[in-house]
Amino acid sequence: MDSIRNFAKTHSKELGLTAVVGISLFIVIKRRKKRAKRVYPPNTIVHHQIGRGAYAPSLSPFCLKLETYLRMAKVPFMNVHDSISNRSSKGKLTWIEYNGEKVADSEFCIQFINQKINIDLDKDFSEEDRAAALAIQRMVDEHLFWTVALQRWVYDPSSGIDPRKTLNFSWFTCHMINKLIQKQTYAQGVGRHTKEEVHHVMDEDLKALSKFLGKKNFLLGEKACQADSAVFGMLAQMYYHGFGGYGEKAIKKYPNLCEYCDRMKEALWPDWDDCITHGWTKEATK
Ligand SMILES: N[C@@H](CCC(=O)N[C@@H](CS)C(=O)NCC(=O)O)C(=O)O
Repeated sequence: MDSIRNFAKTHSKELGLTAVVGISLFIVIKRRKKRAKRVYPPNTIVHHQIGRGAYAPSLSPFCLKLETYLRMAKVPFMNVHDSISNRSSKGKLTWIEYNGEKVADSEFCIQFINQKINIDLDKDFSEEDRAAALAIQRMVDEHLFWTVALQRWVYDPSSGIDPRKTLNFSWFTCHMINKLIQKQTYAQGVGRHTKEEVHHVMDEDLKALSKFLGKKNFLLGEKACQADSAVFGMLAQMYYHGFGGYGEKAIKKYPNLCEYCDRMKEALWPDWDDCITHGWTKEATK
């Protein structure tokens, strides 16, 4: 008995650590098992995304893009707001499952749904228009996004816009995301530019979008196309979630882009007010 007591005394730190690791592992495994047990309705797209946003239905352009597309495609879907902890197989935030099949990345999700449910939002457009729309979607998702991310997480905090208040995240979370975005944008390349250069290329993308849209209602004309979901998902972050920072000022230089955001919102999000937290003053009811 004494030898057990002595052992516990001399190895108290190691025993404590083992207990903490053991309990944590137990909780993680239990949560995973619980998650794995969730059964979703058949033939329904289950959209795993983050919780609702303050003034737009998501703070993530890709979650907003995918839900907008789901609405455009008029397919049966449900949202599960769990993707902060339940990430896609690629480690990112928005993903779907359908009859047990899991798909990561908003663009691959759209392609999967198009193929499985036989959807083609672009069937009435020419090959040339479809090619132009794809180029625009890539510019928005793979370039404009990084300038928006830098503005929101790196420059806004330094210009006095406090993401803790505007986005309702803790100091620690904001700090971690700030570091992550600096690392990711450096690897991608945009983060190697000066702040002024980042603003310059952001402006160029917005100007190109504005010129391309011109007087049309949607990217390719009177009817919204698939790529409108990506453009709206991103521009909505600047227009509704810009909080007076550079991103909001940049988009407001282009009235046709602002009107476009309002038009997409009106056409596809009649329940917008139920899907936002009104600056964290209310729970979103949808
Ligand atoms: N190409 C991806 C991009 C998704 C993406 O970058 N999502 C961001 C949030 S807006 C994310 O998951 N960031 C977390 C991380 O990179 O760890 C898609 O289209 O779904």
